[in-house]
Formats: sequence, structure tokens, C-alpha cells
Amino acid sequence: MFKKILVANRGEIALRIMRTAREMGIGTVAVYSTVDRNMLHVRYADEAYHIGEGPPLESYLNYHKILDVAKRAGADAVHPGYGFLSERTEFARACTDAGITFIGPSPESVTLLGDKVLARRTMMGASVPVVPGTEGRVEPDEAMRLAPGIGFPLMIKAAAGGGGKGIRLVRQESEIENAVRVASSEAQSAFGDGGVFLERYLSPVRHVEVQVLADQQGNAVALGERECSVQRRHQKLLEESPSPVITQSTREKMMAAAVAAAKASGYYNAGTVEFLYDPNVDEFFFLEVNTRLQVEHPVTEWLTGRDLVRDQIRIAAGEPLGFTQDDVVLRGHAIECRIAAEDPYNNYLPSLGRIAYVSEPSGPGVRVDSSIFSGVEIPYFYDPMLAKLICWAADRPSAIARMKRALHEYIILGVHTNIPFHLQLLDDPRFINGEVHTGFLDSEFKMDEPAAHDEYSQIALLAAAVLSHERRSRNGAQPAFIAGPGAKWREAGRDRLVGGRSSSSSQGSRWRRSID
Ligand code: MV4
Repeated sequence: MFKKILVANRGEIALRIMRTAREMGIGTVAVYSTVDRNMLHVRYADEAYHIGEGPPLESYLNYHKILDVAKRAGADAVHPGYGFLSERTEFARACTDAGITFIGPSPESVTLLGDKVLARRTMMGASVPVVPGTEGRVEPDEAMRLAPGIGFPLMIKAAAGGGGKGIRLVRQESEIENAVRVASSEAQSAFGDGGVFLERYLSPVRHVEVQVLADQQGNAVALGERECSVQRRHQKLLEESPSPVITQSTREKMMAAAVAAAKASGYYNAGTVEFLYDPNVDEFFFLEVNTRLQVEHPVTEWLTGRDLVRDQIRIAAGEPLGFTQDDVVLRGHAIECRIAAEDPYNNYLPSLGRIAYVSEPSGPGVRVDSSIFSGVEIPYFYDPMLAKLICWAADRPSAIARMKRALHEYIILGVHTNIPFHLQLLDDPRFINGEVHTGFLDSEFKMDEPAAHDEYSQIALLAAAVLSHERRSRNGAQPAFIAGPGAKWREAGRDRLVGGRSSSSSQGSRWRRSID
């Protein structure tokens, strides 16, 4: 087994990975950008290394630097988390060349699945249903010929696209030739590959994905599905399992298709097979494979009782899965809400700045994967997701009730968050009845006016601002934690707890420290 893992990521997922590594007795190495120097992943790790400035290209995407650190620290494996370097085959190859294990799939299967045309062809060969469309890439004249057979409206998709990038809707025959030309040149400049293919446009559809685990010995299992139709502009906001519309018989077919997809692409480690699901005809179609640990993996962890990061690490170390499909029992219902620093009352505008105060929910059936704390500054350079709130209960109505309870417990002051959005969604009859589709948020959901009780949080915010101002004007503007690149954060953090500069030990001054 590995002795030391470098986590090439930040925020909640870096912390999530380190927690499992620690349980496994594996050492942890954090990397961080200058603006992240006070983050929890830096403090949690056994060792932390500064790798550059805030812009991702200068830090979390700078894989030469990260690999240097891995060698210097003596790490024998690297976990990339999600985003950043997680699907970059150059990085995986560079790790392998340096004798460091990349915790993820082989670069060959990532390359195969990254080409949506090759992936489609591979799935057709494995009898995994795909959306009706072209066999391969098409030129404008070919598209003209083939389009009527596919029917309108149809979609032009970039072979190198994915996740909502490089797709275009074509409503009528007269537009097709020109649309393929434009789509191809856009794909060329966005991905360096102008290849496009056509698919029949399915609408309304739901996004349902299946979590798979596969080992290097050729064993593969499916760990149930996640319903991910609640998304805005290709950003998921809430995921749940099981899907409220999938029957047991469809679930079994979808899981078998996902296992076939993994096997056909020589896949190992954790992966997610995405499907479009048409509830009107109870049919599903392969979309793409995400070759990484996903944000929403905790939903599956809760239903299966597995630790997916532990499984990833074991598989990367060459261990066999150690369990079979028959051992997979899906129990209860889990929902994840992504808590983001954005203002749902102002077109979801990102809300940057300092979190004055945080108090997180807990109690039965509640998990919080978070990287925030009172006093943390939300940097401008990265995703505005602050935390994931995951709730489990025996059935969907109880899980919804529990999520509402937990969202009401969540206190985040100093920045706007999308908590009011989640609360409104969970009260929406269309959500409650399981009637949402991928276009629901973008075209059918509208935030209500702020509720009157939000005045209380306004008052709390003002109180926090006054206290913070009072403290700043007394001591000069000081961050809650004082540490520069390479500074000794442990001491800096303790300094704050034991009082340090504080002139008084009264209850009042302790309160002030705790909210700053
Ligand atoms: C589609 C589709 C309808 N028909 N393909 C968007 C993201 C990319 N992974 C594939 N996407 C879609 N492909 C056909 N043939 C509708 C979508 C789609 C979508 C899919 C999954 C999750 C959210 C979505 C939001 C809008 C459109």
C-alpha cells in the first residue's frame, strides 16, 4: 500500500481525500496557491507545499511543479480529485514516468472516452444504447445527407466536447450545413479538434448517471444511479439517489449497461457513466463517461456504505475490488445540495469576500463536506462551491424533510449563498413529485421574492459587520490567521485560540475572536 499521497487539489475534495488517507494510515501532502495558504486542506495535511499564485495555471494546473513537489516530498501516489488535473492524461503519464502512481483510470481509457465519437462507437459495439445519430464524424455535406434520417430538431456535438461544451441545437434542415461549419470551427478553436457528430435531440430528458468501480484485474460493479437533472447552465445543484423515476427493472438494465461500458473501454478505478433518460418511453441512452471521482460521490457512498476514495486508492495500488455486484445493496435515499457563494436573488452572481461566521448543520443523517470556517476569504480564482450538504433517510420524503432541517441550521454570514434557492426547490411541488428534467431550472423555475424572515439574517449580518469593524478599528486590519507562504500556520492558528494579542479574557472578547 502507498505510504504517502499528494493531493493535487484544494478545498473540500482535498480534505475529503486526506481524511480517507489518514484512516488508511497513509501520509498526506497538500499543495496550495498563495491565496489558499490558510485553507483547511493545508492545515489538515501532514505536509504542505506552496506551488504558486492564485490563477489555476500558476498553481493547481501547473503539473510540472506539482510533480516536483511529489518527488521532493517522497509521495508514492497522487490523487487529483475532480476538475484541475483529474482528466489530463499528460499529467497521469508524467506521474507514471516518475514512478508515482496516478490514482485514477489509465490514460488510454481516458483518451478513448474523451473522444465522444470513439466512445459512442465503443458503446454501440458493447450493446449499450446510444442516442440515434451518426456512426462517426461528419463533414457539412455528409450532415446534409444524414440529417433527415435522424430528424429535427437535432444536436451537433463536438467529438472533443463534453459536459455541455461544444453542443448546438439545429431546428430545421435549412440550417444544418452552415451550423456544422460553424460548430466545427468553434470546436477547432476550443479543443483543437474540429470533429463533430449528429444526434437526435431528446427533450424533455433527465440526466441519470451510474457510478462504477472497476479494478485492474477486469472486475467491474455498478453502485446504483444518481439523478442529476437539477442543474443550471450545466452546473449541477442537487443530486439524489435513487432517481425518483427509475424502476428496479430499469435500474438493473442501466447498471448492466454501465458495467458493459466500463469493460468495453478497459476502464479501471472509479468512473461515472452518464445517460439521458426519457421518462415518457422509459428508455435510456449513453451520453459520456466521466473519468474521475465526482463532486456528488457522497450520495452513492451513503446508499452503498462504501468509501469510494478508499476503493480508488486500493484499486490504484493493484488490489482487486474484493466484492461483487451481489454484495452491492442500495439502502434508503440520499440527497446532496451544493452550497455555493452566489446570490440566487441577483441572477446567481458569484458572491466573493470574507465569511464572517459559519455554523454547520449536523445530527442524524447529515454529512457536510466543506472547506469553510469563520474568517475564511473566498478567493476569486476558483469555483464558488463552498460545501456539500448530504442528507440520508430511509425514504425520499424523509430525506427531503431532513435536508430542509439541515439547510435551516446552516448559518453562513458575510457572503450570499444559494441556501434560499435550495429551500425553495425542496418546497416546489414539481421537485417533490419528481417531475424535473434538465431544462427545468433554466426555463421553468423562478426564485420568489426574499421571504420576510430573511430580515433576521440581514440583522445578523449587520451585527457581524459591526463587530468585525469594531475589532478591526481597535487592532488594525488583521486576518484571522496570519501566515504567508511557508509560514508556520500551526502557530498562527493557535495564536488566535490562546488569545495572543487580546487584552482581555472576558466572555466578550472570546466571543469576538470566535466570530472573526
Ligand atoms: C443531449 C440532450 C438532448 N439530446 N443530447 C448537455 C451536456 C452534455 N453532456 C450532453 N447534453 C445534452 N445532450 C441529445 N441528443 C440534452 C443535453 C442537455 C443536458 C444533458 C445532461 C444534463 C444537463 C443537460 C442540460 C441541457 C441539455
